[in-house]
Amino acid sequence: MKEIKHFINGEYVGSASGKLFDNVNPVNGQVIARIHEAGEAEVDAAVKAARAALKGPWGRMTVAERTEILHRVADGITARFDEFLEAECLDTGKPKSLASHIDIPRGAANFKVFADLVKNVPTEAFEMATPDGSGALNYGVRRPKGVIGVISPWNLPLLLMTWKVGPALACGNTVVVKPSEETPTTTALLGEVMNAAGVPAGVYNVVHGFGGNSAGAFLTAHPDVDAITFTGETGTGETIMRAAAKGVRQVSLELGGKNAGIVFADCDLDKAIEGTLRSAFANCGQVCLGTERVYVERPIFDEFVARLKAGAEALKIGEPNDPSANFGSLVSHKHREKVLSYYQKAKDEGATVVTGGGVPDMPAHLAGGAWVQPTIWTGLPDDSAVVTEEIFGPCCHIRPFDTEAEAIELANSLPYGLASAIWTENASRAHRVAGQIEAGIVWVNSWFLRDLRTAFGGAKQSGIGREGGVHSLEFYTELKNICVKL
Ligand code: NAD
Ligand code: 6OD
Repeated sequence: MKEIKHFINGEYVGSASGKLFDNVNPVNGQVIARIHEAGEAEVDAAVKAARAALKGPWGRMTVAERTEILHRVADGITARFDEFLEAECLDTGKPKSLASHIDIPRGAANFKVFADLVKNVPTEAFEMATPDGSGALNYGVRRPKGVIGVISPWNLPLLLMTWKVGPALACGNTVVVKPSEETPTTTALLGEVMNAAGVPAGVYNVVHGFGGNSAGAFLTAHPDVDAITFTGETGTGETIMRAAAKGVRQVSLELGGKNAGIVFADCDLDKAIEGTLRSAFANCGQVCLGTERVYVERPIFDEFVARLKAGAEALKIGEPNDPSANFGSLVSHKHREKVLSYYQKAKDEGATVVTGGGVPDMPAHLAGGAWVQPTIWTGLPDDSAVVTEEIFGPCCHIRPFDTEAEAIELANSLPYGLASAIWTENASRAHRVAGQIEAGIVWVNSWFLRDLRTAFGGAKQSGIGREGGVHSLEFYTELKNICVKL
């Protein structure tokens, strides 16, 4: 059986404890590999390697040299596209038709875009007067923050891990990555690409394991990690923030959401239906930016519900290799239990099940998979668990509204504030409503349209800080002011 090892100081190494756990293919429940679980010793070795690498050739390279190497990393991912695709889909159960368009290309782009960005960002300079008349010149220089702990989730494993590692390395840091225990493979494979691209040993390190009382907690508690960047649940974010308080380390937290879609009667309904189908059901609903609450203006409510139902029922459920499939399995049986518990709660809370609500019939060879049906509800009260809690599954609740003010109030009614999608052809309304939505990201007549130069992050309990573009540079560098008396 294949083993997935840690990647420390440029080499794949197993755990001294000999502790391993299963890597399961969610489409059929079969064990596909055994993963080494890091103890404190492996985490410490990885952090030491990362610290040492800061003082090695990596720390002495010019930005142009680093950029060239990171372009080679991106090209290395592209050259091994099919291997990354296969590995990502085996770990997650997502269709290849999706991962080949989103996950793997973004894995490469995250290195190229941030390497180029760092090369082109100027720093500030200020001349000042001094009492003796000679004057002084202040100028800023950006230095890497040091060793960055990267903790990533399972829903877009390569995309979300490289979204942190790309800018961190572009800024000259070194990293220790702890991928999700559910989806370690592409993070492990990236070590081979790093070596082939000429990334010096110790710059990119990977430790595998779980969160609490395992690799995740050991990494966030390690005193020699300078900053932590995390994507995952809000509760885990709180735990990580507490760990980072020791030693006053900076955190960047991209957390949960319960995002609202607002569909006005003056929208282009074809576009709103197509966009909401994607935002509710893409990646089996396992996208932090996904829409689980849809508010539709009353005159078009019935038509919208009927058409979204037809769209959901037309989704083709299947395994990753099925070229016609556009809807895969959930990531794990554990997550399926959570999602199905909400499907049950919706019934208990009195929802009208418009479509779905259960488990699809699958052929015998896929019967052991973590499948659920795309699901739509109406009729739930605003304070029900299904409407207020993040499910992270392929489901949404649709509720009518009568006024713009009511829609805004409903969208803003929860403690989350990650993303929102507004559907209207009225440009004034689009700007007016977008400005009032309490979220880090608002899309108008689109969803998950990404330009990596833009700020990305959540308001309220959906996160702290912004990454993307110069905001990533803010987090991954220390800005030092040098004041020279002339
Ligand atoms: P999770 O919080 O359970 O786990 C994320 C990572 O944290 C995993 O690697 C896990 O092992 C690790 N971890 C867990 N407990 C830890 C601890 N005590 N100390 C250190 N590390 C720990 O999240 P998940 O279930 O993997 O991912 C789904 C969640 O992620 C959803 O809530 C989703 O909204 C959120 N998410 C947010 C964004 C965003 O950009 N805001 C993006 C993707 C996913
Ligand atoms: O596109 C990105 O950069 C990003 N961080 C997406 C997050 C998706 C959440 O599931």
